[in-house]
Amino acid sequence: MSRAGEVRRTTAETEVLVRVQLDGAGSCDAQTGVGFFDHMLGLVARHGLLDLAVEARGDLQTGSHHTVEDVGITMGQAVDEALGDREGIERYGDALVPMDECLAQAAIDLSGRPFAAVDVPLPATTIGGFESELLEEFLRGFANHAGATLHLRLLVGGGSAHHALEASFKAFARALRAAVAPNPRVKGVPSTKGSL
Ligand SMILES: [Mn+2]
Repeated sequence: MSRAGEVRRTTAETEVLVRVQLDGAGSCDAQTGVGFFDHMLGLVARHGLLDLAVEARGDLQTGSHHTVEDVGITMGQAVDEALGDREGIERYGDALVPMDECLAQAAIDLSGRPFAAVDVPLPATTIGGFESELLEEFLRGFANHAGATLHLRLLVGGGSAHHALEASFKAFARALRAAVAPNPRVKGVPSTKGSL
C-alpha cells in the first residue's frame, strides 16, 4: 500500500500544501519563497528517501518565521497521515551525520507523543532568507504534528551555520527514514500498549 499524505493548511499568515510519499526515491519540489529552506527540504527528501512537494505562500515581509514553522506543522500532519495506524514499522530511528567540520545527531520515536529537544548552537544569521534559529521552529512544528519525539544535537561545529544546518537537516531526514521503515518482523503496532 502506498504510504502517502497530502495536507493543505491555510491561516492569515501562510498557505501551505505538502505532499509526501514515505517510500519515495528522494525527489523534491519545494517552493516556499525561502531559497535556503527549499535547499534544506531538498536534502530532507534526498536523505530521507521521501518524495516531497511543498508549496508555501507566506507573509515573508515579516521574515521567514511563520512560513518555516507552518511548513513544519503541515509536513508533520502529512507524515502522520501517511503513517496511518503505524503498524509494521520500526518506530525508532537515529542518525549521526558528519558534514565537513560538523557532526549532528538525531533520534526519533514515532511514539504518538509530541516532544522536540533541539540543541544546535548557531550564530544568529540569515542564509538565503532562512533565519538560523528557525531550525528549532521547523522541528518542533513537525514533531508536534507528526506525533513524534525528536532529539537533535550538534555535537561538533557551528562556526559555519550553512554546514551546521545541513548536518542537522540530513540527520533529521536519515533518522526519520529509519523510523518509518517497514519491518516485516514487526507484527501490528510496535508498542506493548497496542497503539501509538
Ligand atoms: Mn548547501
